[in-house]
Amino acid sequence: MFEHKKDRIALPPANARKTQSCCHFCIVGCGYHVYKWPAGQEGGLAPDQNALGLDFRQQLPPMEVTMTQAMTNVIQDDDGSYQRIMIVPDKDCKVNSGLSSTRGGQMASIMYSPQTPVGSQRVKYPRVFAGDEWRDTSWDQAITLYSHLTKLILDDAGSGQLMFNLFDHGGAGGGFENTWGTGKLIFTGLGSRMVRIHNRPAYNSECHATRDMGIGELNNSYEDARMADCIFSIGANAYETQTNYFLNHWLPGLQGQTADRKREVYEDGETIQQTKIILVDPRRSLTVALLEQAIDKDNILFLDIEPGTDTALFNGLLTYVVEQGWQDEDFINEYTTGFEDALKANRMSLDEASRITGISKDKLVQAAEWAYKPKASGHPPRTMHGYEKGIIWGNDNYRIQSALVDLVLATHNVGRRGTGVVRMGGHQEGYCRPPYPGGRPAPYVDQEIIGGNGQMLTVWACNAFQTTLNAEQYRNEVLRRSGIVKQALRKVRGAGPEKMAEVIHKAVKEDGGLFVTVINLYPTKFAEAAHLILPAAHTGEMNLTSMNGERRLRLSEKFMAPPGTAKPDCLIAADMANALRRLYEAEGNAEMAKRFEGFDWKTEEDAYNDGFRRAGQSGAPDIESQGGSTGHLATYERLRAAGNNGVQLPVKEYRNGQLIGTEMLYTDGKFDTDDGKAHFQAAPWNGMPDVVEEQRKKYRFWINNGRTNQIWQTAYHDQYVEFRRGRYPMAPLEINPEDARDLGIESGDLVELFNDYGATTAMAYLEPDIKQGHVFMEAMYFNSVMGDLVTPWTDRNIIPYYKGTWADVRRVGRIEDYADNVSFKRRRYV
Ligand SMILES: Nc1nc2c(c(=O)[nH]1)N[C@H]1C(S)=C(S)[C@@H](COP(=O)(O)OP(=O)(O)OC[C@H]3O[C@@H](n4cnc5c(=O)[nH]c(N)nc54)[C@H](O)[C@@H]3O)O[C@H]1N2
Ligand SMILES: Nc1nc2c(c(=O)[nH]1)N[C@H]1C(S)=C(S)[C@@H](COP(=O)(O)OP(=O)(O)OC[C@H]3O[C@@H](n4cnc5c(=O)[nH]c(N)nc54)[C@H](O)[C@@H]3O)O[C@H]1N2
Ligand code: SF4
Ligand SMILES: [Mo]
Repeated sequence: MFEHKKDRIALPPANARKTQSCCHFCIVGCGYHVYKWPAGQEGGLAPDQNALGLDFRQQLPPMEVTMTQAMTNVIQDDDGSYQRIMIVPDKDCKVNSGLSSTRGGQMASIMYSPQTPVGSQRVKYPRVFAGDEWRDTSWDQAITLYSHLTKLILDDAGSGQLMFNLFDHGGAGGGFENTWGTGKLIFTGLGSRMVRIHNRPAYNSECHATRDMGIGELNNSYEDARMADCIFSIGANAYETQTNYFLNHWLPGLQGQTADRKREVYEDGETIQQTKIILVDPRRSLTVALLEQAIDKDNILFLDIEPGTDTALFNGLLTYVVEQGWQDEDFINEYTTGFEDALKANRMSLDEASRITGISKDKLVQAAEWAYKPKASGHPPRTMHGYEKGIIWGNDNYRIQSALVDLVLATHNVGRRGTGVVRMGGHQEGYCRPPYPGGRPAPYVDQEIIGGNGQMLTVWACNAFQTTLNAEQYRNEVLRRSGIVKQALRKVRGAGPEKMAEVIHKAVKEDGGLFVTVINLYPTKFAEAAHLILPAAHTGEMNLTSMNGERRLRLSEKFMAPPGTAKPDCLIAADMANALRRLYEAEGNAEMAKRFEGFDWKTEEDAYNDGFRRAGQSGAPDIESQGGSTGHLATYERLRAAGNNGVQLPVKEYRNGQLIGTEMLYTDGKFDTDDGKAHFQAAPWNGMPDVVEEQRKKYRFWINNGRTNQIWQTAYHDQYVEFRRGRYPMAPLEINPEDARDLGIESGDLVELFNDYGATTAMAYLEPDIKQGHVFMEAMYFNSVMGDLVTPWTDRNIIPYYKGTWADVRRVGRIEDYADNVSFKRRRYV
């Protein structure tokens, strides 16, 4: 209809509608502005003729604005009219200061448009599997089927048969509205504890250890990286995965541009020095490679650790620091418990730490001096510790984090500006749910399903077929069991949803079947197992609140209609709850009906007010929320006024028309424990888990895996975007050239990876920075699932070791069309 302009970018006219949004991809939550106007119009070049207020008649200064084709699109509104949208980064947002990334910069392109390839893939109406084909259906029919079957199972077998794969985050496929809506349905209403989180096979925390020790994992501000003497980055590849946090807040200090700010914050007489950085990663990541170009070589220390040995590193450092007397005795005595015991348990000489981690003793000493040796002025250095999936999905999550936080506590690197021990983060956060009805450890839900347990599985805004551990076995079992229901459905004709529910109930109860519902934007790989698909709306198609890695709460405003009859997840949950309430009311079961009360929401704002604002207050201690006791102050209206800078949680007060937030936690020395003190925890080095060790002994390559700048997660949008899929037709696998030569592998070859748990394929990229015996594979890709190789081993809290498995690699062959059309230029600076 309206051509997307290819030769130039259509400017928003001066009267274009302007709203705020934060990027819904990663934790950083960069601020963007959305412009929207009728597709037939175009703004002019003069500053008063376009909504950006810029003078395009002459060359703009460098970096004045970032604007690309990918930041624009033509969409169709509910009334059928065509509208242009432009989504550009916000210069006044403190998070990104006008920077975009290759992911956030394409937001406009992935919004629903009937005329783009990605748009045409969206699920527009509920779909029900009729035995041999998918049929679009009404919400009424779909929810009737879902609620009838749920009730049959709940009444007959109990909530333990209702399984869920459930997001727990902010951003798209999340948000305070949606975590609340789903949590209220599943925990309060259904009372199920058989829930796994989107990225792990049980209902648990990525940070049990640090929380047990009294320290929440997002305890500083992005600005603290600018004020640090030293940044200690552990198992995180910030340039590719938290891009604008890295570019906008790490680089300035590392390049010596933040002395003024340090002077404001530091104590009188305290030495001001350029920020240094220590990076711990078995692989020379792109972050390391970039930093070696961008900053003074004397300020970067790269510790290329043996995989899975981080606990030994922290214990070696702790022991050495105390030998040198660099610990903060006053802080330890007044604000912590358990120091002596932990020190004894964790004790490890630098020689031994060096032997285990493969890092030379010189480098260990250097790291200790940078991070913990008192400065010339006698003040302890301010060291910020940022960690992410290299240790969260590492060799014993609980043990590694305990060892890290012990080191941090001993040196008082929390609660002071310029310090912190923080997750770098994945998605934005947006957690607000009634308490989980199960204990700890929570059930290992994947194994329950593999073992034949569970009659119904609802997969909400996630896709474990591509992202779980032991994925091949999991997929096979889910597909097999869902096939039993499909067989039964083939025999049903002329039946309404009530009758269908009865047939399904028999198949799941008596024949070992599993009924699968997928709630998503797209028909994902998991939908191959589904019987019901419910179409969701995402950021931009609904109002959504979430907070970023420095607890900055923002409202992303709705600016367009979702496709077809798609709905916000919280309202889908409400539909389910209301249907169940009516069913119980109809049979006079007031007690059960009551459990599904309180879902009379018309909009997502109602869900937000019911959850984050009302239930999140301290008056309701049974609620887990990041809102705290003052969450009610943060109304949609006030958040709209707060713009892309929002407010950092917890909110302190609302004063003079502004929400006042909190920049740093624990500045008062009070920690989140019963006695208010931070608790050291014993964390002796414990070697490799046996299950993993077995694969290591049998197979040649360590299959390191993780993320790549251009690809977001399972590539749920990216697989339909030519620019992305064209670049990576299959998951890239970096392999050392010597190893490749030995196996007859060249760049562009397809290779098979296999071990005792499964097999998958990838495309080889020869890369000298990958050590021999290691490879690095894009995890979670849509056509090559690394998780097939991951062992089912977990730590005591059911946290996986995704980063730790071994496999063999074999050349399969070559698809010339793939190989000819992609670039094999090295991605690292040399
Ligand atoms: N081997 C290995 N495995 C890993 C990891 C690893 O490092 N290595 N990392 C783990 C980590 S950290 C993560 S986060 C997981 C990711 O695992 P998943 O959460 O399973 O993957 P995503 O692609 O983020 O899934 C999001 C899904 O939600 C859909 N979606 C998007 N927006 C919405 C919405 O608003 N509503 C609804 N209903 N659906 C929506 C998308 O289409 C997509 O299918 O993978 C984990 N698995
Ligand atoms: N471009 C992009 N950005 C993203 C995402 C995305 O899909 N694409 N996803 C988002 C999400 S949900 C998440 S959770 C984050 C993840 O963000 P990160 O954790 O930064 O990303 P990963 O690539 O999973 O892993 C980081 C590093 O861990 C290293 N590593 C592996 N084993 C070990 C080990 O034993 N010890 C140490 N110290 N390091 C090890 C790997 O070499 C890798 O460089 O990224 C977020 N940002
Ligand atoms: S850094 Fe993260 S939040 Fe910012 S634009 Fe990129 S993907 Fe979006
Ligand atoms: Mo994640």
